[in-house]
Amino acid sequence: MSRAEDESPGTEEEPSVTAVESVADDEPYTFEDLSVVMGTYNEEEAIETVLTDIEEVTDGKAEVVCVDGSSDRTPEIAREHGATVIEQEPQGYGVAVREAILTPDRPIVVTTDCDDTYPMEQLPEFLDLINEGYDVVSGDRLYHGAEAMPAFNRLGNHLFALGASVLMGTRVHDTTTGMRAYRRELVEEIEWTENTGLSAELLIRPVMRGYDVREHPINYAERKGETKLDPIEGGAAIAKSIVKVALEERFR
Ligand SMILES: Nc1nc2c(ncn2[C@@H]2O[C@H](COP(=O)(O)OP(=O)(O)OP(=O)(O)O)[C@@H](O)[C@H]2O)c(=O)[nH]1
Ligand SMILES: [Mg+2]
Repeated sequence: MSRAEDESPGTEEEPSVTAVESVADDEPYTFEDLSVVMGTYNEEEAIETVLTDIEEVTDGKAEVVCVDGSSDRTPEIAREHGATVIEQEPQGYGVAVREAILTPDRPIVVTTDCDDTYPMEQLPEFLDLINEGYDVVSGDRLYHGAEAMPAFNRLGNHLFALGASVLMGTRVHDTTTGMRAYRRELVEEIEWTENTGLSAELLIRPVMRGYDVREHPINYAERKGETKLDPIEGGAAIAKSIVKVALEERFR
């Protein structure tokens, strides 16, 4: 399902083009085709940096959508930076992020956390990989070691990835990352059911339905502000989601 399959033979009058440029009939996607979306819940310590980074890296061209449940200044700061803010009672990560990914009209949707852990400077790499034909590009935090991640979380994330790999029959390395790029059609085609486990679900269902999914190493920084996830309770919910979603997909 890569874009290369859409290619029609070029006409003879066309000047010679490089292999990359001839990948598809369509122009490659640019930052004007991209929405960066996130759940935001009392992230006033981090949001300014996150939104400034997105602005700088995309030259102000990417759209930003925040689904916000905050009681602090987070939504005001988001609006000051031109983001679309959707207000929602706080009901957990997945409820917010599902709303966030389903909001944009643009063809490419990138998720991030609003805690300054994810490298917005790598957005161009995500866009390039989508332009190469991938349907999902998933930021792999563990590839470079994720030293900034608490050790318990790091161990848990390795175990989630191992477990999901066994259940799917496909090796993946980071199932719970918050930074991914998706083609919007895929996001709209699949029905999403998980809350805390939504991040794992957003990887597992596309992999098991045969979409072109690619993991891409990313840097991971220490969190600004307080975590919204209890590691034990959240971890148990994620483990349950991984098993449930993988079994649902296997017997679909
Ligand atoms: N709107 C909304 N956003 C939420 C909710 N829960 C979490 N978020 C946001 O979702 C993102 C992920 O939450 P985090 O606290 O970073 O969870 P995490 O990445 O598993 O934990 P850390 O390792 O501490 O970063 C952050 O941007 C949160 O602000 C919620 O109930 N509502
Ligand atoms: Mg986070």
